[in-house]
Amino acid sequence: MKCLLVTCSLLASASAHTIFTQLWVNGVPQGHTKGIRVPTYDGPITDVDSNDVICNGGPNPLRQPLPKDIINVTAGDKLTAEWHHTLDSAGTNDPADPIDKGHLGPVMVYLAKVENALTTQVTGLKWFKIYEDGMDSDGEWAVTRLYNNKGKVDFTLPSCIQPGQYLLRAEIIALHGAGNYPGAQLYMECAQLNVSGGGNANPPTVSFPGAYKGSDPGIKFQLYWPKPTSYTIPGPRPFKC
Ligand SMILES: *[C@@H]1O[C@H](CO)[C@@H](O)[C@H](O)[C@H]1NC(C)=O
Ligand SMILES: *[C@@H]1O[C@H](CO)[C@@H](O)[C@H](O)[C@H]1NC(C)=O
Ligand SMILES: [Cu+2]
Repeated sequence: MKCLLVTCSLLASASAHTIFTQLWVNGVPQGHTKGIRVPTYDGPITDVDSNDVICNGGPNPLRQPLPKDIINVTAGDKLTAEWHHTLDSAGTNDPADPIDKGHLGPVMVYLAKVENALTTQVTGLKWFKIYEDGMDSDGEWAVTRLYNNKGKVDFTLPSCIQPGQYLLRAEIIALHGAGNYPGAQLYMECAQLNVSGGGNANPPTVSFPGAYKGSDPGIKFQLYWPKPTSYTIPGPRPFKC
């Protein structure tokens, strides 16, 4: 759809949300929802100060029981996060799968080291970003690339991170309603990882909530008019070894 005015965001499909439903490791799919804390509803989180921005929940209750699988990966692996409109929309003709085309915005991935990836305690974790994609100089958004790639986003697990268990937080921010705060729609799920190999890096970390503020230029953002020429992705820049 064409959007010249901010009000058109209200006409865009209001419920064409999205869920991170599968992790791929070096091109191998690990199984639908395997090792990922998926919600029972695909709605967004809009309060960046809420604990629900950590690994979802709240208005989108997590499916119970939580997954018992911990996905084995090796530092340096090529990972892929696969997103879908709902838990059941993969492979259907749903035009809003993997996400509504108008839900433009950035895609990010964070990691937090944990004692046990099955932990239900997600507050107080220390997160570092390992991937981000925003808007390129042609005005094309990460979400458009994700849509065109059938919901898949590739990224690399840094080769120098410490071995052990992690939560991997994959996130999309849809900006069609972000002109005022709250308005940006944050979509995120956490996958449970066991990392072998690696090194002894100590990346700088941020907290969730805390990493974003409602006033961040990447959270309060006018998507439509005047047409944006740049976009500042919220949070820290990705850690590089
Ligand atoms: C991960 O590797 C461990 C040790 O080899 C194995 O016991 C476990 O089943 C693997 N986990 C999965 C989800 O495949
Ligand atoms: C994590 O990986 C290590 C190394 O392969 C393995 O010994 C351990 O059993 C794994 N733990 C889990 C929970 O899969
Ligand atoms: Cu939506």
